[in-house]
Amino acid sequence: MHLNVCLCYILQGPLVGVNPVQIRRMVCFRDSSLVFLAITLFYVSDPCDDFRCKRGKMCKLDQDNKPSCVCQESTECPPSLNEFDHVCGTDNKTYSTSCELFATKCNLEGTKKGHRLHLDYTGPCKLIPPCVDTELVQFPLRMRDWLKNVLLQLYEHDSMSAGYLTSKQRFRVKKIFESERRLHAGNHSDELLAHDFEKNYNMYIYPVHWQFAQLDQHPSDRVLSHSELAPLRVPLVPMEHCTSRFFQECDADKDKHVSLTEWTSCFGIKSNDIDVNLLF
Ligand SMILES: *[C@@H]1O[C@H](CO)[C@@H](O)[C@H](O)[C@H]1NC(C)=O
Ligand SMILES: *[C@@H]1O[C@H](CO)[C@@H](O)[C@H](O)[C@H]1NC(C)=O
Ligand SMILES: [Ca+2]
Ligand SMILES: [Ca+2]
Repeated sequence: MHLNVCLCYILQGPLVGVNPVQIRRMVCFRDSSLVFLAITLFYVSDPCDDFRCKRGKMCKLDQDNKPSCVCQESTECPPSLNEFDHVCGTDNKTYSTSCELFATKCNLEGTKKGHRLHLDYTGPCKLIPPCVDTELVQFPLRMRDWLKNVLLQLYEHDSMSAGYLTSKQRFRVKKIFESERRLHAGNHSDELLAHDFEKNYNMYIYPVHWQFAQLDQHPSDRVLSHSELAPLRVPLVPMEHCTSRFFQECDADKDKHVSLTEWTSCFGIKSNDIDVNLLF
């Protein structure tokens, strides 16, 4: 990794956050002596550089210098900087960092306990009150509003420094952004949110599709697995106690995956308005 980044620095100036695969591709467009240099450096660099391991595992070289993934020891995890690094496991135990949770899970591999252990939510474990039916109905009101506001914020950021949204996405959000009728971000009552959903229903169709596409990437198969939902669920659970129940019930046919149809219907989008083109 260091060698590749270094080389990149020489050729193109500093490139922060670019992965080695991209770097190699860029290097290949350069003049032939530099290409040669790049390839040489790539082969002498650490075989673990480009080797991906899932969370809880790390790359180690075996006797033949071949990279492989082995369980990380939780003592090797970087220490937590503050309470925001703490996570609560599905065993209702607080772990200092998510690294520690996944290392623990990996070291329990093959056991029932290890199989059941997942990251439940961010922050230390706390008492999460049960979600009652009336609250469950209110949850999508806030969630839809929030999704719309996230997109509008990305749109506003984009006008200062482009790169958050693609041009297609910008075009769709622009229509919402420029609408005079839209409800501006704020701490609105559930009544107002419900009223706005009726009045400005069309503004919510795209944000609901957009969030689905954001999550459906591992793989992009039009269904969300438990782990694809995690980036949304995990930070939300401590703030919105209906999150877990909402996503559980969203999976109407109980096949452990949330399909696009299930997802949109959970958010009150009519089946006629489901449009796979909005996912791109
Ligand atoms: C989980 O742990 C928290 C904090 O220790 C506790 O308040 C809560 O009651 C526990 N929840 C369950 C379901 O046991
Ligand atoms: C939002 O409004 C509700 C009442 O409608 C109030 O109880 C709550 O404290 C407010 N939250 C914030 C963050 O202002
Ligand atoms: Ca998927
Ligand atoms: Ca399902």
